[in-house]
Amino acid sequence: MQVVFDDSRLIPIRAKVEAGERLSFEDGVQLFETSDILALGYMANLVRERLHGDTTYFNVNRHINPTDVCVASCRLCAFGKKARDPKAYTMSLEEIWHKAGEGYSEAVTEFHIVGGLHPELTLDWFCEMLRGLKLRFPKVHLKAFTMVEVAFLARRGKITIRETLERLRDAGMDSMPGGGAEIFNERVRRIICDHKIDGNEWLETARIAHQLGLHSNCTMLYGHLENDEDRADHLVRLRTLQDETHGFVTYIPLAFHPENTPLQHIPKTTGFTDIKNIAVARLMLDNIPHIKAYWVMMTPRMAQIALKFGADDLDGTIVEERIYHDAGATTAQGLRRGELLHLIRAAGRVPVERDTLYRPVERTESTFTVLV
Ligand code: V47
Repeated sequence: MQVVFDDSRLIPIRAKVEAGERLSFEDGVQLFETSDILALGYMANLVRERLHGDTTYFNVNRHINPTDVCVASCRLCAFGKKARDPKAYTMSLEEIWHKAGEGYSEAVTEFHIVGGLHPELTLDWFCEMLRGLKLRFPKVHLKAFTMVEVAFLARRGKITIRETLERLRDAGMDSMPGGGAEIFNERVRRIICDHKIDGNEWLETARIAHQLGLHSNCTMLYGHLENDEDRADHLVRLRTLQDETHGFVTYIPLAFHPENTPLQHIPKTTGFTDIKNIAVARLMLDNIPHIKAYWVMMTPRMAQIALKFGADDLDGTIVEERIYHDAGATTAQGLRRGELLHLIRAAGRVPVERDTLYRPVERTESTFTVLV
């Protein structure tokens, strides 16, 4: 294909991409540095279509955030609150089970469950929550708890991470979302989230989860204090773990939303940065099957454009979202299944409803079947 690259420094990288060779850390830095967005798009789309053709995934899911009470005070976050804050909330188990059923009319296939690091909720309480959800919604996949929440529950319960994961898995946790990875570079991590586990602990928790047969997603938070080297390093570290475990299913780049955080002086990310993070991820993460353009975070319009820049997934219907909306997101709380189909088709792609592990889903109005 005849594509003229404005940035001639990308020509050797193009040769590697066309030959299907792995890109280096230095290549990653160069890709983040360039503003030749069309060159990035050409290369990322080549890889995306090699892997998935026109297929574009979405799911019918519901987010549940049992509590926003959090002992950490991460500067990146507008969601977590102290227990004494009058605006803080913690749902009872009955409320969680009830909330899960709201919006069930579209027959969700996944509950995405994450929350703050609550000082009093125990591992037993969370296991009961999972068991209660499984009892009421046996067909729904429970994608629950970030590596950060698992490490916190382990430390509080004075048990190992392995045992914590085993108990959550045995109570019904089917897989894990990708949050909490933020940025692995320790200097930046200490500034934006010094109360969280460090990058090595995040990776080690993911390693153990994958060893136990649990799949997970992975993320990177960009658009705060990190530089291009930090971003490339983060992706290489995820790729290295994936070579070992093959447990990551999807990578989701997450744009920092500064509103209502102590870092609100930082400008919001731009369209170029958001698209670049999708494209560079597709090029660097050659062993992670899927790249998600999370529409809540990018807006549906930008997420749709991202489908030509390396992304093959838009995430889901969500129904109710708190983490990004507390930090100033102006997108809708949820999208209907039909709206996701429209976005994908209007981008010239072929929509496929998936379950959490990317198996196609066939549905009637009120129920669904996972096709294996
Ligand atoms: O871990 C918190 C990030 C994550 C802010 O696995 C913020 O399918 C931007 O991980 N600005 C939670 N980001 C969201 C997440 C996620 C979302 C969608 C799908 C999946 C998946 C995972 O949100 C947190 C943190 O990295 N975050 N505050 C903020 N102010």
